[in-house]
Amino acid sequence: MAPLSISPDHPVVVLTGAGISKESGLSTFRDKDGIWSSVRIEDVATPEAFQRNPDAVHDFYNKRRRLLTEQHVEPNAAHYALVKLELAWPGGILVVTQNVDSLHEQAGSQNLIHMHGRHREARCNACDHVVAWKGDMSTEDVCEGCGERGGLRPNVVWFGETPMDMDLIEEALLGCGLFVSIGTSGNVYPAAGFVELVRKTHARAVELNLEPSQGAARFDITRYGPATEVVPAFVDDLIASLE
Ligand code: BV8
Repeated sequence: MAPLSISPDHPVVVLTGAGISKESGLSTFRDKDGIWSSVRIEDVATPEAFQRNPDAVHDFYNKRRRLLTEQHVEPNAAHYALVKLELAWPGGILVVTQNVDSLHEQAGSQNLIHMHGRHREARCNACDHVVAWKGDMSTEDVCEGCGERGGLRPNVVWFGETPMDMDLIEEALLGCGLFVSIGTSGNVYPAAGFVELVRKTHARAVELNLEPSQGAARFDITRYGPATEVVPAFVDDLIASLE
């Protein structure tokens, strides 16, 4: 395995996808038993789908949100390893997650961006007011900001919508010393293009995944296996390189 010659003064940016939550019991999207194997993106994860059939979209997100509560979904060793790195790395770490679950914050990650939004928040289509939302959502719900009924939607980024905090993310990618991509298939842009941005700098790029992603060839270092094994091991190697 190539030595990790990374300056501890430079920040680390970590991108995570559904694979990091798999061993906590949540489905991924594109694995054979994944979410997109039983429902079409066009029917539940675009603004047009919400316009056309809001009840079907609410049902899709209500079912996934309920899972988080009913199955007592907890962070796993990979989430906790990233918290350990955040506490140990002198240059700091930013976790950019594509996931809408709250497992990174439950594990204790502080410096975190949900680029595709959060399951447990609702946003009003009429006034953009955002509120925490734990239970089911429907077209009967009223926005506490503007009083409008029927305009509340999950505060997530659908296909065709602009991901959140892209300026912050791009700035972090261009200024980091190490980019680590964990548990993502590299299918969804702009997240799948982050490694391309990093390759324009002197930063190292590492892929930690169950299997090679679509963008595997763009990474300097790749380690494959379950996130709860490869992520803690990689974090321990990084911290050992500080000594
Ligand atoms: C946008 C919502 C414009 C919430 C999601 C080129 C450039 C720009 C855009 C596009 C482009 N080409 C196409 C587009 C449009 C589109 C897109 O990418 N389409 C794809 C299908 C081709 N992109 C968009 O519309 C985006 N918006 O582009 O706006 C723009 C562009 C730039 C700057 C400003 C504006 C919006 C995309 C967001 C869509 N919303 N989620 C929700 O319902 O959850 S995306 C959805 O996919 C989730 O967020 C998910 O996280 C994400 C990515 O999937 P992965 O996380 O990678 O999950 P997947 O199942 O695919 O892979 C899991 C991986 O884990 C696998 O590799 C597996 O091997 C691994 N794994 C499994 N088990 C384990 C494991 N690894 C480790 N351990 C394990 N145990």
